[in-house]
Amino acid sequence: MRAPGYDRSAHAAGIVHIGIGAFHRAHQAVYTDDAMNAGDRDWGIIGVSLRSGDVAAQLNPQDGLYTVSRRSAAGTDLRLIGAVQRVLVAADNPQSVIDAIAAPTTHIVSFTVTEKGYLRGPGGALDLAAAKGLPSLYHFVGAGLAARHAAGLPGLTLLSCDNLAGNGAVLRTLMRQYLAAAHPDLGDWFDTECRCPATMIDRIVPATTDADRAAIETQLGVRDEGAVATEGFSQWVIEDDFAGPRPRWEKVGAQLVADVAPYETAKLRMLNGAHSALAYLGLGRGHEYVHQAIADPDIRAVIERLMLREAAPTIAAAPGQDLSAYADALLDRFANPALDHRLIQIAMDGSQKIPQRWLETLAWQQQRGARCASLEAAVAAWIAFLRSDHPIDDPLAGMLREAAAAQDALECLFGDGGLIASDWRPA
Ligand code: CS2
Repeated sequence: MRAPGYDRSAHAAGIVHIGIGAFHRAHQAVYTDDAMNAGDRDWGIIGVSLRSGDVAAQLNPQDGLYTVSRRSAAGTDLRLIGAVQRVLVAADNPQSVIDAIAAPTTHIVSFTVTEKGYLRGPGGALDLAAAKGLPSLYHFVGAGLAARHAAGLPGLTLLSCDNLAGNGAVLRTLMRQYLAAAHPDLGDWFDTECRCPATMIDRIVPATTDADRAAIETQLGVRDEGAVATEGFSQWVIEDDFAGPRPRWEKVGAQLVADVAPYETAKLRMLNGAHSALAYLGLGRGHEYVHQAIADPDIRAVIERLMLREAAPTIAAAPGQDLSAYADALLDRFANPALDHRLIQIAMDGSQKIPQRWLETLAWQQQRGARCASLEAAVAAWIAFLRSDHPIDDPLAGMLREAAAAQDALECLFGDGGLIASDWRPA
């Protein structure tokens, strides 16, 4: 099994990562481990969980070590990742998180806090009351930045690795709104000393199950509580705009570019758009996993049309970006029989995901007088899901159920003043 080829104890932590779930461990931490294997120094990761102590309980007794298993029809390979040094739990020890952000060795604070973690209110502005409460990324980053400023330390790169349209600009704007209210003296310093690059992050990482851990234990011979299982594919496109030093991620497969938008838009509207459609259409037809839904010929036809005829025309591709090849690759990835990716996991937080995954495409096509049969079927499947017996895991769950139950559910959800703000109007 491949293992870290560097002396883990000799490296300082250069990155604080907020939201250390399975995705981070199978994505950014792997690139960082690769960069350290390639000779980069002092890029250890201090992981932060804002609420739950689960990941800390899994990783800290293992000294931060865990395995990533890559699964495909051809088999599984395992690899040991050494980049994570330890995990802090903000709810238990808030000061430790602020101290880590304020440490002179820290240069990057990165985030996978999911769409809802950014605490945007209706219309997209920061929900200031929530942001000032705990646990909020803004509270910790704001206090950490204030401590750096007071100590005369340099600013930071704040690296959003979540599936939001324009994630870097969104984080910058929201952070700026928070600072204006909570640390008004820091605004100018933030503008000149800190950077928020955009990123496109891509790797399918289902939540690890007990069965996964048991299979890995059989293969490895030891129990790994922090194990994550993923696909072979991995992509990371990063806007090259950092406040200070960074790992040479471009030497280990990441793409550092001037403009992330074409990649990010394609990923959100084609991959994630198809994923959410697979989730609601698939659950409606009794499927449990992504590979089952994409093997259903009726659903597959809807997904192919969604990606190629509805989403792809809305994307201004970068030179060399082939959207039709991208759609083919996505169909193969969805069909991966070795990855049991639960549809119900993707169905979570629909209110936070659907605007950038479906509604931007729908609005774009509507402005040109075109209808989108697949996305409209997906919207109908979401409403059917909200009306079903499935548990609704969404910050707006109660209001969504109520809106979906109404006779004019489409209007209540997407009409003027509806629950979900967008430029698309149901016809
Ligand atoms: C999925 C994503 O859960 C979801 O909503 O669509 O997590 C998806 O697997 C990743 O974005 C793939 O990179």
